[in-house]
Amino acid sequence: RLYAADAALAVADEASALPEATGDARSFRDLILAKLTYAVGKDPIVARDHDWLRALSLALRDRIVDRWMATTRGVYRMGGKRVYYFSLEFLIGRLLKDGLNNMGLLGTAREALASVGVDLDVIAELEADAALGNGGLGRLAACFMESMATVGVPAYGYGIRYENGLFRQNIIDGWQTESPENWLAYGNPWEFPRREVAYEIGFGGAVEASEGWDGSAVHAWKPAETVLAVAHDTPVVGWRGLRVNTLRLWSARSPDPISLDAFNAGDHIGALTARTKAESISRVLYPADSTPAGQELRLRQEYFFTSASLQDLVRRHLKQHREIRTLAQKAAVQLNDTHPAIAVAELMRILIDIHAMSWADAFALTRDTISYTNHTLLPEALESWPVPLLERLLPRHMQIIYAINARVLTEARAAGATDAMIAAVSIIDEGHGRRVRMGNLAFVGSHKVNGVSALHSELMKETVFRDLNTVFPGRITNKTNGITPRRWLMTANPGLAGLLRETIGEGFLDDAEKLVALEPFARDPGFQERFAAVKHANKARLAKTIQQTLGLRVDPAALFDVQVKRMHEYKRQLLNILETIALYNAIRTHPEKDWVPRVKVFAGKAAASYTSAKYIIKLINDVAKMVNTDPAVRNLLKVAFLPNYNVSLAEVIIPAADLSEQISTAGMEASGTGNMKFALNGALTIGTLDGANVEMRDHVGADNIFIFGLTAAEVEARRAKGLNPRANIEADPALAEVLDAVGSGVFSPADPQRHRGTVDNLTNSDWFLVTDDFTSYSAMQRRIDALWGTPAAWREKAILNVARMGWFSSDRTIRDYSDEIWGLPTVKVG
Ligand code: B1H
Repeated sequence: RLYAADAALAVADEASALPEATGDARSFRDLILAKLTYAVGKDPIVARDHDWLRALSLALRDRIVDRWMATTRGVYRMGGKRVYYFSLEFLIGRLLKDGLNNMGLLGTAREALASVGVDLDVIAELEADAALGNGGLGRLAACFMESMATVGVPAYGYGIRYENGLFRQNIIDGWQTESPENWLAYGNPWEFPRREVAYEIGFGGAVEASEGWDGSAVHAWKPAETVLAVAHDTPVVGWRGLRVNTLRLWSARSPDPISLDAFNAGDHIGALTARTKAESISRVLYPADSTPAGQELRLRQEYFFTSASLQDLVRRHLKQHREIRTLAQKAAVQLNDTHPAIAVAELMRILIDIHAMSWADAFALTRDTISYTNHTLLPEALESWPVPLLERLLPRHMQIIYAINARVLTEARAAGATDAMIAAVSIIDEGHGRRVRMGNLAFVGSHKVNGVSALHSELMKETVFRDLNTVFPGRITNKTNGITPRRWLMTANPGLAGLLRETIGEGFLDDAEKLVALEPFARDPGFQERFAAVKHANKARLAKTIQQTLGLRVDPAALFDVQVKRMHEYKRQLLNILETIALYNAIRTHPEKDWVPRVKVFAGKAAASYTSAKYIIKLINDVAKMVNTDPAVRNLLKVAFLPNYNVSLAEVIIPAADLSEQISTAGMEASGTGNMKFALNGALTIGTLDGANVEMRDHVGADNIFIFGLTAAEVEARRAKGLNPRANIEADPALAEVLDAVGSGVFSPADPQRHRGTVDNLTNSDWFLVTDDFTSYSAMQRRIDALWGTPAAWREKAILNVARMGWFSSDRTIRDYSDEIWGLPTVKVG
């Protein structure tokens, strides 16, 4: 079984649709066997699937490392600028298939493993899903890392090596419960611990001021506590394996692993307290999405990784260039939201207190080095820290923030700012018990501040940063998000990628915008058939997953209508499930009608403390229970809530979708990136004019996307005038019927009051305008049913979506950042 005839290796691998650059299955098999023997320590005869996974991963890693060293050496020799992407989240998911694909080794690995009787797809499923992020913000960072390696931007990603990533979601009797996710349980073959790369991170203590040689004040921070940040490096390989960048994640270590005094005195637990406290910093990812945690540990995490990263890049800069003054020419620091915004004060501290730079020079250099991306306008999501907390934890930084603020306010006054403008521009929020606004700190310390979609960037100028935009005109710029087509098309949907290659050639693999070559095939009946067959196969695969996880049978011929994303009121999963109930009622009332069979797929995690979101999960599951077993709906409607949504599950769900739900209250979703993944995989979008949906409509054409509901301006106007959900409910009898049913316990007979709160909230306040948009949403769903009845028309639109989504490649986004923020060249791929 093990040493199959070499002839077997010569058999072309038909399963792989992708080009092979360096494929040599025989030598790769030998490498895998060597890893299995000498690194895993297993005889092939007894090796288990996990052993093979590790051996394969290490074999691939060897190949990647060769390119990594070459890239790193090349970058050093060029002496050019590097990008440092600071992010508290990197939602990277699994790395094996993506790495194989980018290295051109997917078919080779499949063949090599097959020759020893191992199925690549089986072992690939065993890889842990690295969920070091919550949702879109963290996944964006992961897509950016891959795109930077692809387009030749020398980059380091800096973040935290959380021991426990985002919690695992269990659905028990329809309720979400959380348990810890342990992605490191089987070790992590991709990372290289760098025990020698460690920095001291201080907390607390006091600032000592003395007089410098020229009479100026010199400040020295004497922290009361120190934690060590230890580097762990993961290579990030770009498309075609041409360049490899580094993801450097910091792990917290105590400088004193044990207090021997306490231990010897018999206090065995107390002997470890300091260590436990220090190491808790990199213990667990905060699971709040779009709402900051606000606890001290979170601030410690933020400062911990920001300080370590700045120390690291300053050390690298000085080692190579000797001169701190050239920092901004050689380093671009991108802050992924405000989570690392303390970088502004920390870099100032390093420049002034350690490198003795003048205030003015230091501030100019800081501003030239740093730029900041805003990801949300939700007022409750804007980070701010109580002044007393910052003063206690980071006393020197608090001084520096005050000093920055004083100068900014002087500048603003000189520019003619009114008192109200001064209050808005100030880094200190005096209105809520004195807090430090991290968005304002990031803004004033950056040369560019960007939003993540055209609409969002415009709203930034009108809302949170209106006055800062007046004082610093031109600083705000837009960089519409993107997604990497390697993971989200090639590896997640090899069937479609293969069909595209056969149809339009390989150009799109290097440049996603070449997908436009598909346009002439949109109406071609032969192509439509093949396109539909790929979609059907993907749906059959998802149907199998649904059957296995939920025991629910769904028909792959039905319309797969999918909403997967974090559970949040503004994303309006509630709108979707209420409309599902309306459809259910309608099917029961009019069984004679020609209904389109639909499968409603939901998945997503709610923050553990987000009660109303958890009730929405329960409602979806309550509805599923009733609908899925009601003989009256004759399989015309199924509802599936898939537990534990993560990157790996997304890779199964997205290629199988017919309809993509992007239905947030307009003005509230900064961009969305799931929307792009679905459309690229040939799903049609039902959505509001929110975030990047607006630009998707512009690209795919208004005829090829289903836009409904209020615009951002209309939402604002209604809120200003006062919402009137009761009038909305009265005006739509179907909605009234749905709310009656939910509120009176039709879907929760054992606990009729269960969803009363949800219904009362909608009836009395409805901040997210669910009742305002219900009628137009519902009407649009019926238009979608009608289109589904004409497969040729549906397919044409789906194909045009694929053809026109190339612009949403994160390669394009990264080129935009490089041109307009970082001042770096990029290379053409291929
Ligand atoms: C986004 C967050 C976020 N915006 C706070 N803001 C967090 C805020 O743990 N926290 O405290 C975590 C995450 N995430 C998302 O970013 C936007 O909602 C999406 O619309 C956008 O597509 C994504 C990437 O830009």
